[in-house]
Amino acid sequence: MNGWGKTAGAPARALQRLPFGAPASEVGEVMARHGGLVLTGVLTPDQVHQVNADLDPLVSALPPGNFGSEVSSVTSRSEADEAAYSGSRTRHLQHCYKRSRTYREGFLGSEVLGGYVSTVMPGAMGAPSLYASVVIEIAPGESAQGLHRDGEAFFAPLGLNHAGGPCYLVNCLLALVDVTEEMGATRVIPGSHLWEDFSDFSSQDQTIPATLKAGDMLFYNGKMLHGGGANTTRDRHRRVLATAFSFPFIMGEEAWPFTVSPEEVRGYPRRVQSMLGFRSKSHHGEEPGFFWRVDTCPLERSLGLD
Ligand SMILES: O=C(O)CCC(=O)C(=O)O
Ligand SMILES: [Fe+2]
Repeated sequence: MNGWGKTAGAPARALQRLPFGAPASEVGEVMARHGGLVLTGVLTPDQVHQVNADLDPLVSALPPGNFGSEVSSVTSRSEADEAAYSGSRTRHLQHCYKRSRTYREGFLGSEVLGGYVSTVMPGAMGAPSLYASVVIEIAPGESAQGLHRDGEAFFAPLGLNHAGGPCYLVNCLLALVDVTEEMGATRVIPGSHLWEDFSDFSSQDQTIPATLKAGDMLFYNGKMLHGGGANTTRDRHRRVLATAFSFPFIMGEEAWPFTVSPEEVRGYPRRVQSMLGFRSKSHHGEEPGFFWRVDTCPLERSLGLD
């Protein structure tokens, strides 16, 4: 039986679209119902152009697949899983928060985005952490990624391998080119964040493509089933910039504090300093917080960031 047989009604056959800037309550309602939506016009064409200009040389210098390492060098089960998950013709450029000032200030630092994230992840100790900031560029000939739920490694130990409990991870797939189905638009199953049984990974024929214009983003709850699509074009690369946020107690995919110095971080927006782990946190969101201190001194003060 397909997953949606376990929920009330069939899933939506198209993703809902709202303009970036729509009230957070409206975005939150759509997210609660469908698990994801498209926000249009998140970046202007000029901003998209600038972010691409910042990233182009870095992305084109990368080898495809498995974060740059050869599948033959895989040494552990987890690396083997990762190789399958990452694809053989997909380039990943991590740590994008520091690669592009336009992305950092215009996107990560955006109050509107921050409002959406805290609406769908209420109580994330006031300020969610950055979990991933990575370009995912799918080259022609890549096959579809397996359907999965982001952060599923954390479900079982936290007792969250089901629809109940909080949304602890959200993802924003920001299109840096127009993304069509043929280029590998992300495949999604709206409503699957509400299924009772998360061991059900359904099948590709139950998915719909999240097509995007450059500057739009797919915003989704990590519990919604999804996966990168196959790129069946001959020559068009599908580039999105994935930005995921999580509860701070979840270990992110990228080791932020070791990829940037406090000196560099000093010039970043406070919101970005916080999501990278350079500021103390409290469960209410105000600073200084009780958590993330050095000899009882809030981290930001001990680093001289204020
Ligand atoms: O590339 C995509 O469209 C989705 C990628 C994804 O879901 C992931 O890497 O977790
Ligand atoms: Fe994913």
